[in-house]
Amino acid sequence: MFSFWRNLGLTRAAAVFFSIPRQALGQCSSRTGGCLIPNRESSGSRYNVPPSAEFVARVSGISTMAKLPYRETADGLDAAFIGVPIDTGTSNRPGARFGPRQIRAESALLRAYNSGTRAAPYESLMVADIGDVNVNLYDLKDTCKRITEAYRKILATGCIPLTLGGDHTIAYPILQAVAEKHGPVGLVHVDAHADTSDVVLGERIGHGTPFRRCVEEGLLDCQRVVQIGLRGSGYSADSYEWSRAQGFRVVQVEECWFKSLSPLMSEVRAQMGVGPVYLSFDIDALDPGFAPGTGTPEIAGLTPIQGVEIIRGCRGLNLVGCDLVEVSPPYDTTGNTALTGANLLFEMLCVLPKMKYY
Ligand SMILES: [Mn+2]
Repeated sequence: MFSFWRNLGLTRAAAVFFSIPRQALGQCSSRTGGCLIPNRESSGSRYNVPPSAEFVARVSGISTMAKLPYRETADGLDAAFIGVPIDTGTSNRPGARFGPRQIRAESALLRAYNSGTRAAPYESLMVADIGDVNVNLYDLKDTCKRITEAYRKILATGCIPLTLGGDHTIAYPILQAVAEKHGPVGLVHVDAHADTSDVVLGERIGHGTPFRRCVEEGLLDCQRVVQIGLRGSGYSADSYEWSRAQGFRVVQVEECWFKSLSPLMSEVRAQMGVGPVYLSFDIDALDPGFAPGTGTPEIAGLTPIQGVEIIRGCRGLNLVGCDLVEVSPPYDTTGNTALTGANLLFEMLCVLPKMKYY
C-alpha cells in the first residue's frame, strides 16, 4: 500500500491526509524488494532520507551516521557528518579514537524528525556521512595538517561539517579551515574545561590547548566567544582569567546548576549576532553520571537536558560548523555516552540554517 501511494507521487500533505505515517514515505520497504540502501530515487525526495526502522531493521546495514548514505566527498551536500578518529592529544584516559565508530553504531536509534522542535532535517538539507579523516596516529602535528586540508575541501563545496570526534585537539585544525573561509568566527564552546592551556609537557598541540592556538592565530572573534559548563580543580585560583582577558564570556557550571539554560541562550544569540558561528561540544561538559565515557570527566556537570537546551538555543545562528568530541568508548560501558553524542549531533543538524520546522 505504501509503495502504491509513493508511486502516485503523493505530497506530504496528501500523505498526512490519508493517515500514512510520514516516515513511511520515501523508504524502501522490505516488502517491496528488500532494498536496504536509502536512495533519493526510490523516495521521490530531492534529499537523502535514511531508511525508517519501520521497514529496515536498525541492526542491518553498514554503520553510517544516522543510517544516512555514505559519500566519498562533500560535493552536492548541504551538511555532512565526518569522523576524526584521534586520541593522541589526550592527557588522561585515551579511547576517543573509537568515538566516531561508536557514535555511528549508536546513531542507528535516531529517527528522521525532531519531535521536540518539529525540525525535518531530511526535508530541508542534503546530508550524508562522508567517512573519516585519514589521521596519522603517530604524529599529531601531521594529523592537524591532514584535518585542515580535509576541512578546506569540505568547506570549499559550501557544505557544513558536523564532526564526530576524536579528542578536542581537532577543533584547532578545523577552525583553521573554517576561519580561512569565513574569517574569525564566533564560538559556542560547551565543555568542562576551557582548553586554553599554553604548553603541556612541552607541547603546544593537545586537547587542552586548541582554543589558545585559535586565539593566537586570530581564528576567533573573541567578543563572540562563550564557554559554558567550565568546572573542576585548576592550576591556579582563577583558572578562567585568560579566557576572560581575551573577551570571552565564561559561564562556569555553578551558574548553570538547577536551572534552565534557555534564558542564557537568548543572551548568547544576542552576543553571536548574525556573523558566522562554530559550535564545539565536548561531551565532558555533561555530568559523568550521564556521560562517563570520556577522557577527562569532572563531577557536577550539565545535564543532557541542559545540553539539548544549549544546542536548540543555537537555532537562528549562522552556524558554519559543529563538533561533538571526546566520546571514549572504552570507558562507555553501556554505550550511552556515544548514544548521547549521536543525539546531540542530530540536535546540531536540526538547528542548521535553512532548517524546515513543521
Ligand atoms: Mn574539551
